[in-house]
Amino acid sequence: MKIDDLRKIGKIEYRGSKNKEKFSFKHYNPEEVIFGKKMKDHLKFAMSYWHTLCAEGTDMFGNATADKSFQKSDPLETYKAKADFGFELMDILGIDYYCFHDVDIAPPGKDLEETFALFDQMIDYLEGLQAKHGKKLLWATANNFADKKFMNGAATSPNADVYAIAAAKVKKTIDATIRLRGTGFVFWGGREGYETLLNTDMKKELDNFAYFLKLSRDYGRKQGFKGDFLIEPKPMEPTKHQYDFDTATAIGFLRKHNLHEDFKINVEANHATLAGHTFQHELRTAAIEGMFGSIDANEGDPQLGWDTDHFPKNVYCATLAMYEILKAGGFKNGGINFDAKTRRPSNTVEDLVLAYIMGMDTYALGLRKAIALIEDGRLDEFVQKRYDSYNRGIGKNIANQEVTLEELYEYALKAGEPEVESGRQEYLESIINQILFS
Ligand code: XLS
Ligand code: NI
Ligand code: NI
Repeated sequence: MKIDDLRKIGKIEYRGSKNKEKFSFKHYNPEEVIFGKKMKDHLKFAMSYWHTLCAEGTDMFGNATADKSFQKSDPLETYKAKADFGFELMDILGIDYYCFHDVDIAPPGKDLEETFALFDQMIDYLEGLQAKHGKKLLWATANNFADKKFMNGAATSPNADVYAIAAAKVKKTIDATIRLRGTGFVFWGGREGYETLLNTDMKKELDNFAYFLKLSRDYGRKQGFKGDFLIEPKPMEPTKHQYDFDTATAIGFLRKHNLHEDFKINVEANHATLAGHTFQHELRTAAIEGMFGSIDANEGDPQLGWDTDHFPKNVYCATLAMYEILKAGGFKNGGINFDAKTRRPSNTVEDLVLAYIMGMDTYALGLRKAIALIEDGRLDEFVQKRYDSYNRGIGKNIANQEVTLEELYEYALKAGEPEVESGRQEYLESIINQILFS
C-alpha cells in the first residue's frame, strides 16, 4: 500500500444519500447537529491500528495479499511510515480517534528492554503526529496473546514469569496511554481461559487474573489515569473457553473483586454473536449496570460463525445498537472503534477507504434511525404500558420492594386468574421496518 494512493483519493465529503460518487459519505455528515450534538460527537469514530496498518491478509491457508511495509525496509522507519499512513487515512476520513496494541505501533527488539526503548521512540512519534493532525487516542491495550510465551495465558498463565512479563507490558502501555492522553485502557483476554480443564487450576487462574486487574487499576490511578479501564468480553477463539465470556460474566467477576467502579465494558458486536447473544443484548446488559463504556464495531458472517471482523454493513443491527447507546446516555470516554478488516481479496488502499466509508455510513444511518425510533416514541410507549401494573396497587409495593411473601400469598388467593396481554412482537418489528425503510 502506498500513501500516494491515499492522497489521490483526497478528503471524503458528505454528499447525501442519493449520491453515487463512491468516495463520499451518503449518511455521515460530521458537523450536522442532530439530537443535541454534532454527528461526529455522537459517534466518536476510531481507527483500529492493527487491522488497518498491520494485518496483511494472511490466513491459515494463504499468504499476505496486502503489503503494509509502506515501502520501507528498516524496522523503525517501517513503523513510522505505518503511522504516517494511518494519520493521513484518519485525515481523509475525518476520523478523530485511534486505538492500538503495544505491538502494533513499534518493531520488536532483541529483548524486553530494547522492545520498550523502541516503543518509547514510537510513542514520541505518535505524540508528534497527534499534535500535527489533531487526533486523539481512544484506547490502548497490551497484546498479551500473540507471542509464544502466552500460549497458556498471560495473567492466567501457570508460569509466574509470563505473568510478570504481561504485567510489565501493561505498565508500559498504561504509561503510554497517559502520555498520549487516551481515555481508555482495554483488557481483551484472548488467552485468558483454558483449552482443557484436565490441566487447569481454574480457581488459581481466576484469582491471579483478578489480582492482575487490581494491580493495573491501582498503578493507573496512582499515575493519574482518569479514563476507563475496559474489559472486552469474548466467549472463545482463540482459546476454547475465555473467562470474560460475555458482558454479564465479566460484570459479575468485576463486582466480586470490587473492580466495578473503575472498569467498564467494551462491547464488540462480533463477540456478542459468538456468545449466542445479540449486540443489543450485550449493550443493554452493560447499560443497566452503569458499565457501558465503548464499542468495537464490526460484524460476523452468520454462515461462518467465528470472529470474522467484517466492516459493519447491517443497518438493522447498527440502529438497535445506537438505540441502546443513546438510551445509555451516549459515549463519554468511549467511542466506536472499527475492529474490522477488509476481506482478503480487497487488498488495495481504495478498498480500505471504501470499507471505512461503509462502516461509518452504517453507523451514521443507524444513529439517524435510532433517533427516529426514539422520537417516534411507539416502542417506549409500548414498553411503559406493558409494565404499568407495577405503578399501582400490589405492583407498586413490589416495585418499591415493600411487600412480604405472605402478603403476596394472600393477594394471589383473592386476585383470580389474571388477564395477560400480548407481547405484540410482530407489530413492534413492523415499526422498526417502517422507520428503517420509509
Ligand atoms: C479480538 C479482539 C481484539 C481486541 C483488542 O477478537 O477483538 O482485537 O479488540 O485486543
Ligand atoms: Ni475487539
Ligand atoms: Ni474481536
